[in-house]
Amino acid sequence: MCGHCGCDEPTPQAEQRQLIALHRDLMDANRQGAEHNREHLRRRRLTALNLVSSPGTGKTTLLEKTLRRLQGLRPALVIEGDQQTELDAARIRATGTPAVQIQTGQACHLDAAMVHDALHRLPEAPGGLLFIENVGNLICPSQFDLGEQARVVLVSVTEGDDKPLKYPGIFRHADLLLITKIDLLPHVDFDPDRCIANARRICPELPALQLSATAGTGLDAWLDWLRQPDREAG
Ligand SMILES: Nc1nc2c(ncn2[C@@H]2O[C@H](COP(=O)(O)OP(=O)(O)O)[C@@H](O)[C@H]2O)c(=O)[nH]1
Ligand SMILES: [Mg+2]
Repeated sequence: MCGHCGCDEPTPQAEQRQLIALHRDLMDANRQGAEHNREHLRRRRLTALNLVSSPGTGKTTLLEKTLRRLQGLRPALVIEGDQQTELDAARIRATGTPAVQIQTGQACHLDAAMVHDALHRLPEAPGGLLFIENVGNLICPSQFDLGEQARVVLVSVTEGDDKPLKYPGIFRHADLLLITKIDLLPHVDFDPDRCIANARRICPELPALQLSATAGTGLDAWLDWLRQPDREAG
């Protein structure tokens, strides 16, 4: 009850408590969902990677190149997250890789339940890689564990090397920083070393690679990273 006039309106403090409780329940449910996904992935012998970045950093382009290079060497599956359209899943399927598109509508991130649902719509691919392209956004995806084994954060050279400082949350639990579109470096004021140093202020020791998906530069090192023993499933 309102302490000012005695009416039945909830006080701002009561509303805030309700919101906090709701947020806690949501995060708890997601944590449980992520654990369930991890178990699922273990059983299916899949290594899942969560690719997060701003829109347009080159996630889908990198996936297209990567999947073509992996063909015949290692099975792969893709879950695509966008607010709307099937465009990215169509690009992935054109490489011959099974892909499920999640359209998040109002949501600005993928959550564990969405990934669980998508997992059930994908074929078996034991020993394979599951790439999850998250919704383009440096803020919301940082809070949602999807059950992935590694989080890969992409920053393109057109975005500015200060982004890790401005959006630290997404870098805090990152496993790899990919600096993309390095073919454009001659045209922009972006210092890759400064970007890496900024990211390491948030996440010390964060491994970093620089690449251009369109020119092919740096793709070998990225594929080597994917081949590291801790990226091998069961
Ligand atoms: N110059 C350059 N452009 C790129 C590179 N990778 C992607 N792009 C372009 O960046 C735009 C967004 O790419 P996309 O893969 O759709 O980004 P996403 O939104 O992160 O999935 C497209 O026009 C791509 O052609 C790159 O390595 N170099
Ligand atoms: Mg994309």
